[in-house]
Amino acid sequence: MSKTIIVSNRLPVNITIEQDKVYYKESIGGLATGLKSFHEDGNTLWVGWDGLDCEDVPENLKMPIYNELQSQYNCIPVELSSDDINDYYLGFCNKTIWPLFHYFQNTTVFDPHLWNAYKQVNNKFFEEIKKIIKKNDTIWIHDYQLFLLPELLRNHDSTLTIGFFLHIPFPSYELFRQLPWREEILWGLTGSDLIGFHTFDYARHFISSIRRVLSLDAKGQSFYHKDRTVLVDVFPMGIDYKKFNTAINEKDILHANNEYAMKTRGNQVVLSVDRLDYTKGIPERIKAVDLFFTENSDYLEKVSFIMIVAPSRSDVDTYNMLLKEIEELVSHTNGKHGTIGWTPIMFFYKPFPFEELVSLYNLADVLLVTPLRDGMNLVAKEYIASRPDKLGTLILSETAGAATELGEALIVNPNDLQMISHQLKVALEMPKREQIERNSILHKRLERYNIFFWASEFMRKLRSIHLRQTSIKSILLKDQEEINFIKAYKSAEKRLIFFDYDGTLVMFNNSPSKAVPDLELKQILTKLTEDPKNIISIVSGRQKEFLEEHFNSFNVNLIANHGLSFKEQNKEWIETEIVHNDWQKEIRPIIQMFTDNTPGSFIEEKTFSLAWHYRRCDPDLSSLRLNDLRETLLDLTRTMNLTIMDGNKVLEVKDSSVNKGKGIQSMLIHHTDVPFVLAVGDDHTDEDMFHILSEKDYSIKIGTGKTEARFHLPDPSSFRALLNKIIE
Ligand code: GDG
Repeated sequence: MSKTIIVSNRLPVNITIEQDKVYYKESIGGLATGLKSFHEDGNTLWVGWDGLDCEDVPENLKMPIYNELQSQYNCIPVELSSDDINDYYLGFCNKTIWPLFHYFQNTTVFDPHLWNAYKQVNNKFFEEIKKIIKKNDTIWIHDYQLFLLPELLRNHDSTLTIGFFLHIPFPSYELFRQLPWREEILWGLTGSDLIGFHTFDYARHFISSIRRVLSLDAKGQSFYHKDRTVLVDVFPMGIDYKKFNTAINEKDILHANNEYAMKTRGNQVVLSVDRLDYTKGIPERIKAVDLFFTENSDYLEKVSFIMIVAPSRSDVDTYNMLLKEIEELVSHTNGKHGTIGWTPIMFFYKPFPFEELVSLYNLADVLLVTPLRDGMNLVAKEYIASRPDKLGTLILSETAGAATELGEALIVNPNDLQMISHQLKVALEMPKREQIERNSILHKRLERYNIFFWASEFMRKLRSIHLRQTSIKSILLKDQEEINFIKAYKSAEKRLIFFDYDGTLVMFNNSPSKAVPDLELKQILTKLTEDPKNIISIVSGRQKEFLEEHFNSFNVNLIANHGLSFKEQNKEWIETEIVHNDWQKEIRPIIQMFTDNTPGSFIEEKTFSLAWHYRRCDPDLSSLRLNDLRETLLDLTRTMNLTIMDGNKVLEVKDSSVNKGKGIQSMLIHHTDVPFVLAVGDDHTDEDMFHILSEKDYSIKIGTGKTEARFHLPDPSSFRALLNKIIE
């Protein structure tokens, strides 16, 4: 039976060893808290680092720790050495990716040594997983520490179902392009079947980088790579709503509130809870609180601000500097506004047990969440969920992923201290009825889109995309398939062969007129056409003149204009259909308008079609325009006998009665006795050829994507390699 494996940098259990005694403690942090509920609920294995420096673990403890983790927690540890921890975790992960992906480019470190460590540790994870995976297993990889793992696993076993979820923002292309290793990182991710993000913006940024950095043709929310569709989608992570919502009963609330209320002198309470991190906007928040008390002296001694900061990454210098800055700001604010009996900010630098955290959520009149950037921010969701009374006001930063979902909160710009100070006042004065009104909507969403729903939605999508991959019938023409193909070719007495040109025999060129046959292709064609057993036709969307100019010297038939024009060697061109092109007068100005608005695009005019080429355009702009143009044309041509076709970076409007299938039909009818028939092509227009071939005939699609072809090959150069083998 196939199994599901979660992989993340850290396991949900943290281990410490003191005097040969091992302590197991639940990890804190968004990913761990969120997924733990899913892990405990299902039959999953979890692979990750246990937080120990393996060089410090006494040999006699290694096995017992491994066994305990496996049997009690369903966890498999990956061992990291102190070098790994320094260079990979504290280094590349926390000094390069974390700051850059949170838009802190000035503090981002670009160091090849750290990058090498990152690669090595991704390999370590791969080696560990390799020991436990079997064919058809499902792997769900989490977060930025493991960008390279999907491709490593995919290359190892193509039957795996691989999902990847990023918990932090994916930055805009302008930021991402600064990474010297941007290509490797994106290639690493392309091994996945499904890549998930918290928000649509992150997904959009990712797709933009896929287009610009890898030049892959991403359409909408997916792209093709090495025979597979990679789907990109949005899954805003939820929380274990029930756990938070039922954590405290009314008696407990009363008790906790009374206890805390005594300590906060019955004041209104503003709370904030974060891991120590410069992305969380903690110094800015303290300055905003300072401003609030300066601007609203009537609130002095009436509001207590409880600030919980859970220690995190204390081995990274910037985090220690941040802690110092926070302590200084707190003491400055308290010194400035405090009185003998009242401390404006009660600052705690330690983790709180779950029960106390929930009690504090229930005590707080306001939760102040103001990260400068945050992938999602679960604390905001936990606060709302923890309040069965539906009271409390959430102030939430617009740059937290959660803001896209929690629109009923008071949304603020985390850099606008004036705005935060103002909204604090609004929140403290918000009538209970309004609080309940706003929070009731949020409760509904959080209850429904909870952590289990989130995980099952991801899994459902992952399975369906994997099913779609496996249902693609076309087979990669390699190994035994290639041997059989060559055998069939060699043993045939006569062969009828149809080659598409662009994208099949030659690579695409930014300018179609420059994609001319090179020496290697000429040599291949010479050899193929010298063999009297071969009847070869070049079937192209190109004009007659182009084919004639480049192929007249070869013993080949030419089929131009997508099958409309036919020419046997040394004979005249004949038209296979009578077509009218009056429609072009109507359609051309529309396409022209899009061409004017899309720098780099141009129109190609043919007898029976108009093609809009966008290969040289900005990929994001052309993708936007393409959708608009397609919609406009579909609308306009509804009652006309026209077909709108997506080609390789080209959108073509053509007379429906013309297609490559019809173009090769007469050849097929005249040669029914030929035992070996082959058609090769790369785009939608070639599907018409594949469609009319019989089951025993050979058809090869060059490139990826849906096809009716029996076989496929990745690109023109692999097809040339095959041709070189058959003419040997
Ligand atoms: C990353 C992304 C994304 C905190 N202090 C205490 C404590 N916590 C728990 C909270 C919450 C979690 O830690 C923090 O989660 P966040 O989502 O706020 O932030 P990150 O740790 O940065 O998580 C983030 C998340 O991944 C999930 O995808 O939302 O954007 O940066 O669950 O409750 N828990 C306890 N005591 C504490 O003192 N018990």
